[in-house]
Amino acid sequence: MTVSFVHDSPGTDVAALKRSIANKLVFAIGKDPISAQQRDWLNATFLAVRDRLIERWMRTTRAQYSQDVKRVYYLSMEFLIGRALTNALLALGLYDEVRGALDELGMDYNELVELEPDAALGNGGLGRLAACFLDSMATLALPGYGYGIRYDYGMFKQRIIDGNQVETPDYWLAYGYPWEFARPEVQYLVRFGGRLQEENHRTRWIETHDVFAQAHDQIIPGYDTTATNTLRLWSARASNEINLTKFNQGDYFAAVEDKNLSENVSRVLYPDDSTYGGKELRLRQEYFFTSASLQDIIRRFRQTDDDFSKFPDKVSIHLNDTHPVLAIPELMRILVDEYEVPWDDAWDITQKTFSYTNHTLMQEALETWAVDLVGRVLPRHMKLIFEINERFLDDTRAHHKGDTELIRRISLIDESGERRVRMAWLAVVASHKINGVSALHSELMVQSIFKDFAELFPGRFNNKTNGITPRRWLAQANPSLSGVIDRYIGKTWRGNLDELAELREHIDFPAFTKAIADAKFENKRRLALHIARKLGGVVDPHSLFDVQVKRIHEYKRQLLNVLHVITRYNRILKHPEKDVVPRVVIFAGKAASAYKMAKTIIKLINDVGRKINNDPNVGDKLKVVFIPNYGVSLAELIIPAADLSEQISLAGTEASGTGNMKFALNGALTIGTLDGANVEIKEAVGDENIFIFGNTTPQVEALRAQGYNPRKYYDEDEELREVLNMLASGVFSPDDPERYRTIFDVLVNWGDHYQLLADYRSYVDTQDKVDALYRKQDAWTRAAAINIASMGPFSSDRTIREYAEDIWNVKPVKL
Ligand code: B1H
Repeated sequence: MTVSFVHDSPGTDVAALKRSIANKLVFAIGKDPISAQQRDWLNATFLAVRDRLIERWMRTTRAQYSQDVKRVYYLSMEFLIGRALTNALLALGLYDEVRGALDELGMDYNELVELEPDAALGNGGLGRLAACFLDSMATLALPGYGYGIRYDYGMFKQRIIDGNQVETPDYWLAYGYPWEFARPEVQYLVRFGGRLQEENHRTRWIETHDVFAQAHDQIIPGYDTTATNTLRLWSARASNEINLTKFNQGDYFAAVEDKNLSENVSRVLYPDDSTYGGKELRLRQEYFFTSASLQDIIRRFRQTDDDFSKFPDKVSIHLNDTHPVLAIPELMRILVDEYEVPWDDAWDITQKTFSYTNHTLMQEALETWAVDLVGRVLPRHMKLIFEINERFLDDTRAHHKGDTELIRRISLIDESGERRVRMAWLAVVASHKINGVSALHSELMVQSIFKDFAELFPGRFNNKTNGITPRRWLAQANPSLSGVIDRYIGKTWRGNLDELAELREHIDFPAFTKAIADAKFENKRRLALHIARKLGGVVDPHSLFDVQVKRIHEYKRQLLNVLHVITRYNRILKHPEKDVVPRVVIFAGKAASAYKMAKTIIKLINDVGRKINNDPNVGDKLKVVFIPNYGVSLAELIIPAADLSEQISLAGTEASGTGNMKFALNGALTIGTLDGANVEIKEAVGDENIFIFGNTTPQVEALRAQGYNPRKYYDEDEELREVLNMLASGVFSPDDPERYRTIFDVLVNWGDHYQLLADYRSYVDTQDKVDALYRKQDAWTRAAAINIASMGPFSSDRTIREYAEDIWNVKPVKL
């Protein structure tokens, strides 16, 4: 039965928007304009804008159904979305109109947007990649769904007190989040614990402790298209509101406490980036959202099909790292236990459905779960994993008779100590496609961690170099530069970033390069103002802005940057007469709360900053700034203001990096190692327009193989020795001279895994080349312009097109 009804299609001119916003304020928020706060106006604006997306959203969903398209489901523990309002307005083409409407209502748009909380449901690159991918899938009209967890608390907020990182909770939902739709009617039971019961060849999983997963939907607008997708996030709801037995025994508190415990599963994001914690609650989170997502996917499939052999023609499930890998045994469980699909058919369906992205080769980041723990929390899944393993190993043995070493290495169960499940192995065995995230990383991946598997399944491995969305990272973050680009090549680069190459024609025209330089200066002023307001420090926007913003991690080598800063400081003190290029060295980034060394590095940056910034012999020649609470919104402010982008990880350790792409797109020059996507950026911009230094991956490996000996560099390089001695003797920590003794020991005496001293000389000399080019402002700006013009390939639209064609086999929906 179809019911026909009419609804009001909301208007899109200033008058209509103004009226809508006012109506929302009064009727949805319930506030009298007389007493409404800015936040009320912001929420009213949100609701008015959301209204303008809903018809498109419904049309897109209907088109997907009527065209019976294949859908792709992107499963990720993290979606680092950031703010939604400006993004939505640019997508809708209503930016000026809404600004105008708010203006007429006496509200300042710039002030309002600052009140929107970042949806910070992710740590760093991996989570932000997922967000860029959502943007690109919608923009390309691909039927793509995101599935994840609606954490009550996102990435912690970082404050710097006395130079130390202090974490505070990020309760981002405090004022409501009008961008989402709660779907209390969409909920699935997710089971934990219990035991197994065998019953005429069927396994029953009984006596479980259950929790409901409730859906919350966010609209993901495509840019310049009516295509609009969905991000569905799961929130935990207790299965029995309160424990009635305890309640009846009169223990009201215990009764409610149970409810709180089971709802803990979606409480908080684990703040570990590129490291693995192994906490039981994390395992529960992983199963919680994959189970709910799979139930939802299967329900949607069964609306149109009942033959599971067609499942892989309709459904592609992508695993963003190993965090959602439990989706594999979960699909097997549903097919085998609930629908009685024979094992071999179920396995065939599973393999054709799943694909997996690896994001790191670092040993400490690879997930393994103790067999005991998995067996206790998910007994049925543990049994299924054993069976998958047995069949896989039997198969392999048949072709590699007698190679017990191979079997030991590829087993899904690591038996070397306490038995553990190797999640990455499970992902590889169960997926038809496995990709790395840059050319170098994908190459190293099949030579190192997945070597055996690459020989067993050569066709499965491939590369998909990461990308970033030009909508947020250029159009939204950098209106001044976007305006310049628009004047020269028009506006369509937002949907087709390759068009930036047309800028090359203008590179020899001074009017063009001057406009680029002016835009940069404006952004530097904007950042300098933020620094003055928030930190009280004065920085001169005529200085070179040298920026390293990213998670604090030893492999990213913020310490190497600090060694250079101290080197500069010493040179300034020794040669006060010398004319130097003034620099502001800017750091930002969070340290995982349990990562001691990373926290010490933050303290060191702040200590070094305090000493240098207060030294009258230095003045404006050098400033060091640590900007607290790095996140998506701060990145939008900082990156457009950078002259120099620090991408200095040890070669072979940064899988891709995506900050590197954001900086180059915003006209910063890169100083970097041949690591991750830096390699491809260098190829795109040309050797003359990037500063490459340091050992290559083979050189790093050779040094390690021969036994890395940092003492040698300390003994032979006087400038370096002086810097290290200053750290060790407490020059930057007079209140606690021993504070940086460990750093000295790690770098000099304990065989530093990240080989900082080996790259020091080359880094410092390359920084001199940076200064030399910066003195020639025209040459510098020209190189910056070439960087901008070369960034077409780093659009996440390109990345997503490749995933859609090579891995997912999904096509755009016709609208
Ligand atoms: C990346 C992670 C990561 N790689 C474990 N691995 C996590 C691992 O919560 N955890 O347990 C969270 C995150 N993140 C990053 O992915 C890489 O380091 C970057 O080089 C890469 O650009 C990014 C996106 O591919």
